[in-house]
Amino acid sequence: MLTIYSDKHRLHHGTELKDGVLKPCVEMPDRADTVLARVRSAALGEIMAPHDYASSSYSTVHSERYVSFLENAWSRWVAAGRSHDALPLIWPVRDLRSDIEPDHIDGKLGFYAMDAGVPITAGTWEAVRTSANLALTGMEAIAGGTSSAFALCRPPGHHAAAEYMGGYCYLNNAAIAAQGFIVKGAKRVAVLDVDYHHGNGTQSIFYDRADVLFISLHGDPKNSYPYFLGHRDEQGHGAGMGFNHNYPLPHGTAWDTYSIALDDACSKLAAYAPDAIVISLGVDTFKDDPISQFKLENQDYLRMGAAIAGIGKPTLFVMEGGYMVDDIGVNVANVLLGFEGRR
Ligand code: OKP
Ligand code: ZN
Repeated sequence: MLTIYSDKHRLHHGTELKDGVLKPCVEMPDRADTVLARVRSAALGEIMAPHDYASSSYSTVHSERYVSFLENAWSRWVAAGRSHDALPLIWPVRDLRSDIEPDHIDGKLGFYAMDAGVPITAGTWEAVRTSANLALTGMEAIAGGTSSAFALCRPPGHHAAAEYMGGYCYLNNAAIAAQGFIVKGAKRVAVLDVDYHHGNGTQSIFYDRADVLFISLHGDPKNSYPYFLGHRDEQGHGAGMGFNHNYPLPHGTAWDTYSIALDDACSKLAAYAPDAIVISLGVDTFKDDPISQFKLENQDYLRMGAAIAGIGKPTLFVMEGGYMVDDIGVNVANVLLGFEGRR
C-alpha cells in the first residue's frame, strides 16, 4: 500500500490542559515516527511526500475565516506579547453571543475552539496544512486509480468542524479528502471512523448531506470525550437524514462486541455503494491506550483491516488517534496488512 508522509509533523508539539495540569500533549511527534518505522519494517510499500495545496483547498469543508484564523493565530498571539503555546480559555457557550467574531486573539481562540487540547505554536500551521496535504495527496492517488493509500496524518483531524478546532485537531483531514473525492466527480463517498473518540467534526461537516455517509464506532459520549456529540439518535438532518450512523459502545468493549458493530457498519457501507471510502484510522481502541477505554488487542487490527477490505471499494486510510506509542505502529500496520490480506 502507498503511504504518504512528511517530517513536517515534528513542527507541531504543544501543551494541553489535562487533569487540571498543563502537560505536553499525549498527541506527540513520536507517534508518527513509530508508525512510519513500522510501515518501513513491515515493507508495506512505497512512501511518498505530499503535494502542496493552496489554503483555499481546505475551505471546501472549513470556512475561509476559520482557515485564516489558523494561519494567523500564532503571529497574533506573539503580537499580544505572549511566548508560550496559545490555548483558549473562554468559550461562547449557550446564551453567550457567537454571531460576532472578537478582534482580540484571546476571544478568537475561544470562538474557534471546543476545548483546551489544541495548542497553537510557531510551527503548528505548517504541520497542520501539511497533514491535510497528505490526505489530499492520498485522495488524488486513489481518484487516479490507485486502489488504496495511507495518509500518515499528524496532527489528526476528526474533531475539527467547519469553524472550530478541538481534541488535538485543527483541519479535518478525512473530511477534506472525502470532499476532494466529490469535487473530482464521485457521486457518493463514505467515511468510517474507527477512532475511540466520536468524530464530531466529520459528522457535523456532512450532517445535512446524502452524498457523504458518516459512520462512527466510539466510546459512548456519556462517559467519553467529546461528551457532547456521538449519540445513537444522531441520524442526519434534512437531505442527510439516514446518512449518519453512530455506534456508541461502553467502556471495556473488546473484539467480541466491537466486531458485531463493525460488521453492521460494513454492511451499511457496502449497501451505500460508495465510489470511495475514507477510514478515520485511530488505534486508541487498543487495550493499553492511556486515554481510552476499549480492549482491542494487536491481532484484532488485522481482522479490522480484513473487514474493511470486504466492502471492496477504493479506500483511503487517514491517521487519527492512538496514544500507546509502543504499539501504534504495530496496530496501524496490522489494519493495513489485514486490508491487503497479508500478515
Ligand atoms: C483525539 B483523537 C482537552 C482535551 C482532552 C481529548 C482527547 C482527544 C482525542 N485537554 N482530551 O480522537 O484521538
Ligand atoms: Zn481518539
